[in-house]
Amino acid sequence: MTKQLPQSLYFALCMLILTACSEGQFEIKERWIAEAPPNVVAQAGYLTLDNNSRKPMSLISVTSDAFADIQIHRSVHDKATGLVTMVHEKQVDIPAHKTVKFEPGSYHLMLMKPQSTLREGDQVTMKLTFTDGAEFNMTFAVRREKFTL
Ligand SMILES: [Cu+2]
Repeated sequence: MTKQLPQSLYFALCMLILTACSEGQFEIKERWIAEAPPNVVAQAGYLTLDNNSRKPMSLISVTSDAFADIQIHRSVHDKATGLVTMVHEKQVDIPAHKTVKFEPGSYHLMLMKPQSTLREGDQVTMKLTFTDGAEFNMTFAVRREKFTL
C-alpha cells in the first residue's frame, strides 16, 4: 500500500524526462556548394533542414557576401516533355518533426553571380533567415560533384 505512491510518482517522472528528451532541436546539416567553372552566372548550394523541434519552421531568405543574390529554387522534372525546369520558391516549410533535403534534382539554393571562383575545400558563410525571425550563420563547404541541378 505504501509502495503504490512512490512507484506511480517514479513512472510519472520517467515520462516527464522522456518527453523532455524527445523535444529535439532544429538543425541545418549537410551544407555544401557544388564547385563550378570560373565565371559562371550561377551555381548551386545544398543543405538539409532537420526539424526535430515541435515548432514548424519556414526558410524565407538566404544571403551571403560571396554571391550577388541567392534564390530558393526547386527543380521540376516534366515527365511528358523530359524537360527540367526551375521554380522560384518564396519559402520552404519544414513542419515539426520533418526533414527537408535540398539536393540535386530537387530544392537547391541558386547562388547568383559568385564574387570569386570557389574551389573544392573552400568554406562560404551564408545567413539563413526564417519566418519567426531566427537567423543562422552557417558555413557551406565547396565540393566537386557531377550533378548540380
Ligand atoms: Cu536553380
